This record gives sequence, C-alpha cells and structure tokens, in this order.
Amino acid sequence: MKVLDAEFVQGFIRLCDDGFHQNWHERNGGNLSYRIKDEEIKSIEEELTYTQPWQAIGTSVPNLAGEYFLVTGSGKYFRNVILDPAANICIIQLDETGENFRIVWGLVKGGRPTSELPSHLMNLEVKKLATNGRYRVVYHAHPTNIIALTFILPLEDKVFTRELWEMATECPVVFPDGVGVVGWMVPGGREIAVATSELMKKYDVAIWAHHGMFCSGEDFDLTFGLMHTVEKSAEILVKVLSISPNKRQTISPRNFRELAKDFKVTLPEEFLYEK
Ligand code: 2HA
Ligand code: ZN
Repeated sequence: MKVLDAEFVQGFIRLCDDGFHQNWHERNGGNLSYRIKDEEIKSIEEELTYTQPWQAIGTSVPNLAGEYFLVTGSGKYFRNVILDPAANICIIQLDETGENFRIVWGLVKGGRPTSELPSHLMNLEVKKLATNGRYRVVYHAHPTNIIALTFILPLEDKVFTRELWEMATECPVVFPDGVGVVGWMVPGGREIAVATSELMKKYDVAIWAHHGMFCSGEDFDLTFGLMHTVEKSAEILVKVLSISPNKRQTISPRNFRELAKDFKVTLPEEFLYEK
C-alpha cells in the first residue's frame, strides 16, 4: 500500500488540518507524532527507504528502540500538511539504542523531524510504559486561551486542574487525572522534554507557560478531543474572568464527588480542596 493511502496517515493529516482550522497553529507552530503499529508499518513497506543517515535524537528513549513514528517536520506549517503531506511530514525509525533516528519516508523537499522531537519521544515512551502500549499519539499546539491563562493563574497543577474542571461538567470526565503545568522554559531541548515527560507520568495534558499545550492519547480522535476540551474550558474561564473577577456560583467539591460516583471516574482529592 502507498503511505498516503494508509488509514493512520489519513488520520494524522486530518488532525493537522483540524488543528490549523482551530487557529492553534500559526505559521510553523505545533507538532504531532504517532507511534506506528507493526502491522501498519508492514502494510506500507514498499515505499520505505533505508538510505538516509542516522542522526542523534538529543535524548535517549530505550523503550522505543527500533520503533517507527509518523511526525511533522521542523519549520513546516500545519496548514500545508493536507496540500502536500510528503513534503511536510515524515516517518522515522529509531535505532536499537533508542538514541538515533533516520528518515525512511517523507520530507521529500528536505528538512528534519519536529524541533520538539525529544519531548515527543520522551512523552511517547512514558505513555507506552504507563498504558501498556495503548497510547500512541502526542500532540503539541498553541491554543490561545490556555496560553492566556498562564499569565493570570498561579502555575500550579492543582489550580489549573480545578479551574478548568469547574468550567464544564464534562471536563473532569474527559481528564479525570487533571493537568500539569511547566513554568517557562526554552523549548526544543532535552530539559523541557524531561520536565514534560515527568508530568506525563501522571497526566495526559501538560501546559507550557506562555507557549502552549501537550496532549497524549490512544488515537487521533481522543487526543484531538482532549486538546479541544481543555481549550474550550480555558475559553470559558477567560470569558468568566473578563466579565468579573469572582464567580457567583460554580461546581462545588461535593458536586464533583457526585459526578465521579455516577460517571465512575476517580477524581483525586488533591483537586477537591475548599477555596
Ligand atoms: O514551532 O511549536 O514548540 C514548533 C513549535 C515549537
Ligand atoms: Zn510550540
């Protein structure tokens, strides 16, 4: 099969286009990665080539050794992915140490995988281990409202989680583990990758102050849906705070406990504190 005919590639392209139309990907902002299944890589092997050199990832992900990933290209624009996927995304293979990668398909007009490759791979490794291999997608975007909140709220997991949960009843059901926050850091390197992957051990969402958000999930629908839900909640909070510094009423800790019971989710008590 041709790479572009594969369902996982079509799902990847669709997410890029949907994300662009949400206004989360100005210029070359954001990046996406997918850990490819064995049967999926077999189905497209006719188009893979093994002639490009190994290059350093910039970090070590031994638990992903030998695996294949579909990733966006560094400096490439999400809005162009649907028009010319082969020039804007690529498939990489990792070597047996989990320290090097090579491009086996794509980026036909030149380029490198995403500048956030260390964060993507470290997050994918953490999630692979934590979910018994279920989680395959890591998505980074620049959604306006969540970024705006990082100038206003204390950069604490428990504050962001609680405020976002309060903005829509579905939120604690969609992200019952909460969200993590990293203070401002230089993007693109190993240091921010380590900080983010630490949060990903506990959460499916990590917010980068004054920059954007990382989400992880089993598939494209769940991961895009998670980004969408968190950002929608942030938009409501921005509106509420813009109207008035105080809420007249909200969802209470008791309400959250009732919701948890009926929806059969566990909501950690650390987020149900009295204010
Ligand atoms: O330009 O979003 O974090 C891609 C990015 C870097
Ligand atoms: Zn970014």
